[in-house]
Amino acid sequence: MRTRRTARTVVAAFAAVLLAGSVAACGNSDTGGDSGGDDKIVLGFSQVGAESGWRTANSISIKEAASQAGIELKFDDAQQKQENQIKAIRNFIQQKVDVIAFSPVVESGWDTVLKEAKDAGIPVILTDRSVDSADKTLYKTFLGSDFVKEGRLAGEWLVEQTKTASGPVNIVELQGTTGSAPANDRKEGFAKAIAGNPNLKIVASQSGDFKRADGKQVMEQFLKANPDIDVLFAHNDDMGLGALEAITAAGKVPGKDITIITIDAVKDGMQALADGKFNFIAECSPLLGPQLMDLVKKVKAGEEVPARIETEETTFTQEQAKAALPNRKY
Ligand code: GYE
Repeated sequence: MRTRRTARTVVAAFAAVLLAGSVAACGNSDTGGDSGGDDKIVLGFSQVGAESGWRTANSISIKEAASQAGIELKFDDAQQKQENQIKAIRNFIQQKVDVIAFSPVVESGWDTVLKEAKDAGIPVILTDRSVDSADKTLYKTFLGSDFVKEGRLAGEWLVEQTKTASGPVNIVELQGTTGSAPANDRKEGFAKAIAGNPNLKIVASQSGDFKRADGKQVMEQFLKANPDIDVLFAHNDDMGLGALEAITAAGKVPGKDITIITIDAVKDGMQALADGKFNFIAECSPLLGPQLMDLVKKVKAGEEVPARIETEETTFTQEQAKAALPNRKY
């Protein structure tokens, strides 16, 4: 009896200490600080998913840059689902983070949740992909690539390569995630670039969701339905890499029988280009972390930031890939 009562007292005392601790922790997070009690900025970041090499490099860049900038990062992976991103953003609002940043999986359908963030007084930064909201006051800035330009550069290279072609050049296109800004814009840029040459024809175009496995599967269907494919334009390296397997399995030589153009220039893509399996890549840089953290600090401080910040990018031929590969970090 006596022993049990003593034990109960100890448990009660321990619980009281825990409670006091958690109240103190609550007080800290209410003021937006971390458990150390300083003024660390809290950033809620909703990532698209982990669908590609580009995305992996982008997530690493954001995590590293946040830790270097002394920013507390709440990172959420939405597994390529818009509903998960909306949920994550609502959680960030509830947690009263200082800034919300996200890479919208698709372009449409964000107005309601962005309005909720605005009403809560939490600034939002779009990174990598944009939204089609008419109300531009729903977010502070958009940091990322010009996807139309990437598609155009890919198309212009092909136009140049095929300018002496006497007959039709049959192109198949592997599109990115349906409804996403990079899929919409790269398709548009490429189509405009090749429009001037009537020999260049897109004979099939379908989504491979920016994923290797889907790229392979859709390419298999393309090859079955179209015996004379001359060119593959894939909206990212990963789908192109998946397609390589389908092309080889069909007894064709990638980079020779079928010219392959992709976008991103991640290490695996650059390796395929250097090996002669790809023919051209328009670069899309995933290293957005450091610039994003600068913007987070600025918007938290109430400073004005440009409405649009464009990533600097280049293009690669096979020779250029060979030269750049040893220093490619991702
Ligand atoms: O090109 C692709 C990724 O939004 C720019 O998303 C990004 C694209 C990138 O899955 O590989």
